[in-house]
Amino acid sequence: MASRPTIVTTVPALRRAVEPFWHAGERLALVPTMGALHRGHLALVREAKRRAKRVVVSIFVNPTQFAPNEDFSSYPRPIKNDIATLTDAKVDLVWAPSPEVMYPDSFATKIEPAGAAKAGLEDKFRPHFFGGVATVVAKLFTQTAPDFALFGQKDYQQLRVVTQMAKDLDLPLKVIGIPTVREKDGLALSSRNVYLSAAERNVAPLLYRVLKAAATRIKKGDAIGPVLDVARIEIDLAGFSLDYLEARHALTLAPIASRKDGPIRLLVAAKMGKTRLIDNIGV
Ligand code: PAJ
Repeated sequence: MASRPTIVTTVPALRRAVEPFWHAGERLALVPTMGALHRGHLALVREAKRRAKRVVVSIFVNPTQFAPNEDFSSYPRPIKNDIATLTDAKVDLVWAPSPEVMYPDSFATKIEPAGAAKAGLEDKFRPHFFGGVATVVAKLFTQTAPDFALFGQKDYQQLRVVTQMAKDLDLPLKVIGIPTVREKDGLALSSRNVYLSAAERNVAPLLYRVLKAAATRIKKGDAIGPVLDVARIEIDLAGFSLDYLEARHALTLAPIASRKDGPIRLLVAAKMGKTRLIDNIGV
């Protein structure tokens, strides 16, 4: 049986745990998560282990990236299962601070992302989100001082915003994006999929099927606008309430009107009942 990773819950304990890695010159990779771990998170851990001798996984359901009406209090927190999963995955360290450790009463500083990567898409529907994510991720980066930090392409805009932040702040680490892990029927794995009823779960894979079909048509030369119009109707008819379906430049996330303007990423967010799903695909 693999031995349990060291679990630390305070900043000084985290320092004591990572300092030997730094001093030994061992590469360290960080996988930030909010727990409720699934195969998507584990793909990040696997790549982290491939790149670095030491791996730290953070588990922190970050209150500042949830709006008051969102699912912060009901977000799944199966900590025992998560520790067992990370034991099997042979990670070195689990960083699991409480909200009070991360945000003591005196806490007053915030990172405010801006620019094309942050504009629109998720930011239009969750305006608090990227400020919360950037601030907590910046803290996780300085707390653990990793050589690599791994993020999923599942949250594509988050990956681009964090990459931009690391560049802008000259943070001495490499942000790496990992392809989305999916169920057999195409649904992107997400900790929030547990909210779907059986009937909703049956319909949910349509989102990725529509994305794939749209990407194929754009690749073949069809105009982006009409392709996305048809896709939006298909998503509506399936019973989703669509927040957005857009084509963006795959790296800058600037709006894009034609294939010749650069590599394209299609990004979608839609609600199925009370569950909000997001997904994306490269063209
Ligand atoms: P969480 O939703 O737990 O996701 C943690 C990481 O796992 C993110 O980088 C996310 O993109 C990645 N991930 C989730 N589902 C995936 C899938 N199906 N395939 C591949 N990767 C997947 O994203 C967050 O937490 C938070 O915003 C966080 C970055 C931890 C900051 O609080």
